[in-house]
Amino acid sequence: METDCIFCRIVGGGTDTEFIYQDEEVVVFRDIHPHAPVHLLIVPRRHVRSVNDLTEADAPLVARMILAAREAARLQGVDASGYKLLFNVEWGAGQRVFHLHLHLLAGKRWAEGG
Ligand code: DGP
Repeated sequence: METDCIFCRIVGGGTDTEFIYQDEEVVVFRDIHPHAPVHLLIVPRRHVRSVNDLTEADAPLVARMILAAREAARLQGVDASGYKLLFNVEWGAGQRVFHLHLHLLAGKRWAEGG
């Protein structure tokens, strides 16, 4: 746990953030600045700074994040209609919270390939 990390605070229950889904390794909650009608964040309980800091040993954690995203999509009723999964990696790609997270976006129509 990093004391100055907002996602560590959320994971630790230090805020009133509602968890859409949670298990031993990850929590899922709504993005505070949604870019789509459904915009969720899949966040590991353990603090990892970014995709660039993952190691080979973290492969099961990444798989767990994707499976948690799929389950959250099902719970939100957007699994069949479709959803995007996105990692912003480092500042230049738009990462602003340096605690690993996977965005799930759904509920709107995107242009082909968009
Ligand atoms: P990124 O730009 O990839 O680092 O995405 C970080 C996202 O986290 C951004 O879309 C807004 C969201 N966010 C930041 N602070 C909070 C918070 O305190 N609560 C929630 N629910 N989301 C937050």
